[in-house]
Amino acid sequence: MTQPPLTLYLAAPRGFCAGVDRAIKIVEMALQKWGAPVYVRHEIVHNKFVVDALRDQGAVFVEELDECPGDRPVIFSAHGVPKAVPAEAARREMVYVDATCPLVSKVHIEAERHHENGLQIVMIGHAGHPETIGTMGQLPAGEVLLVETEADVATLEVRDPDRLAFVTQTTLSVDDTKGIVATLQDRFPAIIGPHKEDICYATTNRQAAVKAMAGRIDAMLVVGAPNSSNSRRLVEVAANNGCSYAQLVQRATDIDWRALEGISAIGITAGASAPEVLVNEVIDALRARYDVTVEEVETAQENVEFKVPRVLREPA
Ligand code: 2E4
Ligand code: SF4
Repeated sequence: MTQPPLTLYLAAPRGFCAGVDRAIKIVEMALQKWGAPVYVRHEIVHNKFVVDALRDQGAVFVEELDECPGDRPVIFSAHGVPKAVPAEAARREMVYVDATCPLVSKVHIEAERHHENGLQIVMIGHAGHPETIGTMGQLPAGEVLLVETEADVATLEVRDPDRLAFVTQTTLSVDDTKGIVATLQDRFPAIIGPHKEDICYATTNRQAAVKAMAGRIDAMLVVGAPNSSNSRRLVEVAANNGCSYAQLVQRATDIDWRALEGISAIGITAGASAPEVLVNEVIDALRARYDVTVEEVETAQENVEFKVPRVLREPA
């Protein structure tokens, strides 16, 4: 039986970013240095496949520091942690390693600098997301106000409209954030902030690649986890830019084949926390049903690398 033809547009860049790469390496190095178990506070990155692989090597994943024994090392996830977390680890004289992405740490530092200058901060982010909790937790309660939407800006109650700054989560939708920043600037003309926002290079590039292909595909599959903010944004970007069906899949078994009936062009990408093996698994599943021609849609080249500490040290 001949298989129906399918053009598969493969987004580039896709998948692991420099911050994810570094965070995973930190856990692997910690396991090498200290042996199992090494504790990790929160999923090191939001991907079950990554977490399961590290668990198999002896990592123990917990949500809070008080679930960790005092005599084993603990690693903080790539999303960052409130200041109180390393402070408590130090108080308990624990060995800890911070795997927060340097681009998230940069936002923490930005927020602190604004605070030192006497400004109240507005954070654009998603409530309850660990990165938002971590960034807001750099400063005392009430010093960082959260907005999620343009509508939130209208009801915001600030201390002094002339002494405000804004920061953002690194994984937001570039387009939605533009609107929220414009609304903030409209209501608070004196607000200061980064040149555009704090969305990182990897988020920006992955969204741009999806935008470039969205108009020519019948369906988009984004490899990533349901709790992965950046992956979920890729699904939205596809849907908002002319792709009539976009689905988040953790792996090939999640594909809804019924929904794909009759398609002739599909787009594939992967969130910053999704390993390439899972992308290949999805492509192989498509190859089993279609006569697939792969075309890469490359909108940027990435060469960002973050140094992994050569030796993991116990904090003094
Ligand atoms: C830290 C910051 O933030 P998100 O939910 O997208 O995290 P995920 O683990 O899926 O991706 C890696 C990451 C980590 C992104 N930004
Ligand atoms: Fe860092 Fe961006 Fe990757 Fe998040 S998506 S870990 S901010 S490089």
